Amino acid sequence: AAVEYGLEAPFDVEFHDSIPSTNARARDLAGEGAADVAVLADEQTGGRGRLDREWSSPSGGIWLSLLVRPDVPATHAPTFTLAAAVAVTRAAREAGVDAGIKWPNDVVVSGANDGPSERSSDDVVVPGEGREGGAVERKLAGILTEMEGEADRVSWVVVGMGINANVDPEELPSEARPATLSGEVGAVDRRLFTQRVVEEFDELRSEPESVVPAWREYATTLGRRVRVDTSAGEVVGEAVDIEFPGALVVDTGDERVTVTAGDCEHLR
Ligand code: BT5
Repeated sequence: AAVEYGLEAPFDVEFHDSIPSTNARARDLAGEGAADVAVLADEQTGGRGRLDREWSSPSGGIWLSLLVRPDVPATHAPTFTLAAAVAVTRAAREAGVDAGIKWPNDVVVSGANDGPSERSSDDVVVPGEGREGGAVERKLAGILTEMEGEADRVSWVVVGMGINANVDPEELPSEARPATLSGEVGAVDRRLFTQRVVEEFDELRSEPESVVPAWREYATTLGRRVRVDTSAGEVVGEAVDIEFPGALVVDTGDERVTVTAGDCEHLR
């Protein structure tokens, strides 16, 4: 079903019932010279994650791409991923979801998945731990930032956010351990939720120095033992900090390694 989006934000909104990918559409708009556009879809038929992975995007989600033209060098692009993660986390917390951020681009919910209706008072769930005792984090949202331009100044940045809002979990890949807003707290008003995300993002982009501290506040990765797959190999150790513009600092025991990109697994 189509939703009326009257976002009160400094973004023009383009809403699609169904589209291959809001990021692809935003890139096309960038090529046409547009700026400050929010592309939204109820459903994506070709949603993409990092490294060209598939992103399941059934009807009921918030599939959102923001096209911005910041005056920053290309190396600052990770900040936009962090800002989007903070914005989604804040909106989710306001909606009553215990959301946090797993480096670099996942908004996660801790604990086993009971769902709002199935939870009974007999169920004791230790935050951050599943019933088997291992760390359980379920993915509520993912972020894909793309850009083009010169190294010293980007031409545009597209920040794609895939938020499992009112989505049927059956339609999501179970091996990805997805979480949905509707499963956590019941169906949300997608227009209002999107409004909050865009407002928060807009504020953070005007205060880039506030992004890393905000990220640290919500991080589930810091203090954990992690394994990070990077293009230069695997790094295992304790995640001790995040540095501007978005790198993870891992203490391997021998040295501190600063990882700028990669896939991160929480070992405990
Ligand atoms: C991401 O990639 O997490 C970035 C996802 C960005 C999606 C948004 S939607 C709006 C915009 N338009 C697009 O086409 N993309 C953006 P990555 O970290 O590579 O994670 C991808 C992995 O997450 C997949 O390989 C699956 O295992 C898992 N996955 C796929 N769909 C999921 C979903 N809906 N919820 C949770 N996990 C999912």
